[in-house]
Amino acid sequence: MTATMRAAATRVLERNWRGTYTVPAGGLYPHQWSWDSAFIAVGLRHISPRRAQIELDSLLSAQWHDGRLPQIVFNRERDDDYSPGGDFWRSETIPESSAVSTAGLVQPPNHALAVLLVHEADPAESRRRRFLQRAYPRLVAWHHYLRSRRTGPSGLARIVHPWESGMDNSPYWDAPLAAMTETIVDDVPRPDLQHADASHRPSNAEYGKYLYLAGRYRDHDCDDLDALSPYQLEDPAFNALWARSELALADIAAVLGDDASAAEHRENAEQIAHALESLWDEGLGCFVARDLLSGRLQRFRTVSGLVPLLLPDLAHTDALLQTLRGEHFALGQVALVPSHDLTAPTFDTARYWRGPSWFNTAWLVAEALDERGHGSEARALAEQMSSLALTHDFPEYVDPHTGAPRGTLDFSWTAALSLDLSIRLGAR
Ligand code: 2M8
Repeated sequence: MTATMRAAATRVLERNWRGTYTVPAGGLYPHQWSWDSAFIAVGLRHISPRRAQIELDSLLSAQWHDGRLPQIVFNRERDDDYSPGGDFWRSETIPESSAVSTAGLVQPPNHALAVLLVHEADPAESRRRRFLQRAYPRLVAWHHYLRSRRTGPSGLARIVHPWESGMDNSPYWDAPLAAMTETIVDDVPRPDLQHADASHRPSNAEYGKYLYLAGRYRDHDCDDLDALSPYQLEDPAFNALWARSELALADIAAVLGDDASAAEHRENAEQIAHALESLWDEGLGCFVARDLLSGRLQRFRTVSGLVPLLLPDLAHTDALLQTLRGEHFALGQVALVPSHDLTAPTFDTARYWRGPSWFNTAWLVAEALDERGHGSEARALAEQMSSLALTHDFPEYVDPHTGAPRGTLDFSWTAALSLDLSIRLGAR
């Protein structure tokens, strides 16, 4: 049934294509998102390697002078349809920003991994268009930004807003947000609620804090020097993707004939992987987030804490696999991989990153399982992704117990990543 998947996924990706990039979903998310673009390119490479390159080129060309890749690149014609938009960020007034209108925050660094996969889809076309020559220095600058501006003594990069994790209302952020006295109560626009059920989205209370934090960061010119910022955390998936992307950079440097840089990237990956050890929670059998202000680990099992499985030579592989297969995430017995522990009182079947299963994290876990020699479990996940995506019109996320669609439909990374696995792992 790969042909059916190819046709249906192509239809979604055509509909959401805007000439040089793909929106995550036409209504709810009308701009270009950073980690979405990388995931989307991984699927686009099977439809058109050239278009996948253009997708990544367009994101990389929005890079700031300090090296950051912005969370969102705005289409200013859609300013009224998403909050906070280009008017809110006014990035053109921030000295370090790029020429185009963007948000000042970042998202998880999955880009080098995507660039490598896109290159591998058609190395000849990539060479002809000098894709790696263009992308590599920008990716190096991006990782340098993380190391020089975001990394503290622990050796891990910190996030300064829940949106930077990509898993915006994960229970990890509950205590840090609750400890904040600052918020915005008036004028919290929610255009998102025109496209998704309120019970599937973050609450107004969360949005008040999100906007306060984003506004405060903007008012400091996004300079990362605001030592008093009330939200500073280390997230396992963000850092695991950073390490994994360093490994991808090593492969890219090797393709470009720069063996010395390749060795440096491998060393960087090892250092980040080693630093991740400080987020390991033996009792939970999972990695967790750390609040840098209170110094406390946020002791929840979430899918973010499983993403380090993507790193080779990980010390806790067996324990993590046990957590994935046991009652907390119930691999193979529920739809995909729930975003939060099925047995936790904070688990919610519908609300955004507090329980529902997402296709991007299923792809990451399937990738890790396959690489670790658990091919049949990886293929079963790929099968589930295809069947849920095709049955429910490519939902943003699904209820882990019933597979029912949640959030918005015709979601780009759902299409891209289901297509990728269905081709590579031979699912339907
Ligand atoms: C969601 O996040 C945005 C803010 O970035 C939002 O809720 O408005 C998250 O699922 C995030 O991971 C994703 O990149 C974004 C666009 O799909 O939507």
